[in-house]
Amino acid sequence: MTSRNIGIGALAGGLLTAALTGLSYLAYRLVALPFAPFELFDWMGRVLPGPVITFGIDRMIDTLLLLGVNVADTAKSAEQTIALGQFMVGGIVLGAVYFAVTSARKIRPDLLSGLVAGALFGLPLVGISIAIGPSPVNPVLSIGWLLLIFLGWGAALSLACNRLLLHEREEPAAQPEETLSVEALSRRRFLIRFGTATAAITVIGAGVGTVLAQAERRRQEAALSATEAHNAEGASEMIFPNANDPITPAPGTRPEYTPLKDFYKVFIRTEPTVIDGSMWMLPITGLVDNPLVLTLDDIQNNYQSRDQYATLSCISGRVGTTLISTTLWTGVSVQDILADAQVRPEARYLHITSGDGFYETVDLDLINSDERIMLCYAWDGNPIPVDHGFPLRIWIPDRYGMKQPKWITGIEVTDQYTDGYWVERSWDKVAQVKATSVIDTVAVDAPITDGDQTLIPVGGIAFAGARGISQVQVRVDGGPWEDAELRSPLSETTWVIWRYDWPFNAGDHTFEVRCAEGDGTPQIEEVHDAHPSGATGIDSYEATL
Ligand SMILES: Nc1nc2c(c(=O)[nH]1)N[C@H]1C(S)=C(S)[C@@H](COP(=O)(O)O)O[C@H]1N2
Ligand SMILES: [Mo]
Repeated sequence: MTSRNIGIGALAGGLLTAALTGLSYLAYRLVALPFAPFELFDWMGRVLPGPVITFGIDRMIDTLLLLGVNVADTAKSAEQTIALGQFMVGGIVLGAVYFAVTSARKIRPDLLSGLVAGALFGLPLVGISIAIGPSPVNPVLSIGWLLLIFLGWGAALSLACNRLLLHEREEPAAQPEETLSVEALSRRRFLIRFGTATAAITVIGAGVGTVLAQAERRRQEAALSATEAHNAEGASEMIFPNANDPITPAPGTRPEYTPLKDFYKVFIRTEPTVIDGSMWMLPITGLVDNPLVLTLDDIQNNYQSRDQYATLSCISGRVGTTLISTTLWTGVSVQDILADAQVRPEARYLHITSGDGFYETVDLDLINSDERIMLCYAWDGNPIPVDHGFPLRIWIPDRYGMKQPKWITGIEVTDQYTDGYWVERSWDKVAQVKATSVIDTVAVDAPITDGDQTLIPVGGIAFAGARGISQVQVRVDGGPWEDAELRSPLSETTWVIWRYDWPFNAGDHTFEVRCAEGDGTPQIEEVHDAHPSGATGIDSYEATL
């Protein structure tokens, strides 16, 4: 009896949690009320120990790679699926426990006990929502909404329990179909109505919410492609600095300048953080004689703007990762802004905080040594896209992305060092970019003839942060290393496109690539995982000709 009741409780809990999820998702998409499953997942990402998170992300990436999908594109959907899954499991377990306890007659399935169950489920999530904040919606409204839906969940659970719980005395074991008791019949009818109602709420909430989300995505993409079309119009005039380089990319090499919509995205929360640029202000406080509160206009108009082609990469990428992209960054030198704020002599660090709860510490010695370090408000000549940190992010040459906060909301000048978000989670303190080279293509379909010889273009990228690339070499089937040709890069802080025209030779072949930094330092060939300091090792590529 008890085990059947537990099963029915799990079913009721699952149906109700699905409906709650649908309803909550709809409110999230409509008016940006907090969406509990994502907030729970984001909060867990923040409080679980670094090694657990890194292990989890690694296994997720393994799975995505096994499925053969682009990790940069699918990682967020995978996270969202996990977030929904674990939330559902929570609701199913609570439903089962409620039915079990009721069945054992430890409590009565009345409204009060239902509300208690709802509070047990909802109160932790209210706490999490407050901890993870800030929500764009009034906090009282957000909390009220969460309480309402979770208490509603509990009330409905107690109602379902009242109607569905099996009791000892009406053991239906030997009852033939025709003589089903009136009670069993009404129970069955209730279950059908209950299932239909919860399914309808789930489907409508999830469906309308998804339509709204897609419309929002299309709006953002239209805005992006409008700016891209605008750029393309100007593109005949907007000539890249290396436009006349005779060394052209091998067919199939990734674009040298990443289309914005393809720029990789990494952020700690399930969804990007939306900041209202017209309300946004940047306080620069702490050890300064002239504290500042800057608007976006101030930053754009009161300081000398700078443009820099730069490649950004993520420390968690494996050799050959797609988590690396290049665009034109525009902003103002941090040196200029700090001069304005009049930093005191005892200051040592900047503590930068972000709208999504991210933070990082930047050494003032580093800033003073490199005027290129800038607070950026534009990418590709337009405001930085929401996903990439609108309205302001910092750029630090030669460092992985983890050291460079997006969605900046505050800068404090201090003499205290504190670990940044990912440093706290056991990633490298300095996070200097490791030299890496990648084969993008062995252009089997685009052979070229040179006299009586057929050559196959092989090509890709090499990147060593701000240290430049002096040499790229390719070898085939473990043969001798041959020099590739280097295209001059967009700037000294972008990747370098290389190509090697390989004398054709039928069969299965393994191509490998390695590079040397500007000063001749060879890339590290020893294989090492991304954690904690960035992946090393040689990229290889199999091709059949
Ligand atoms: N506020 C904030 N800034 C952040 C992050 C983040 O999660 N939140 N992620 C960092 C990491 S790990 C990387 S690799 C880059 C990614 O920038 P992108 O998404 O624009 O490619 O942003 C960095 N800055
Ligand atoms: Mo990253």
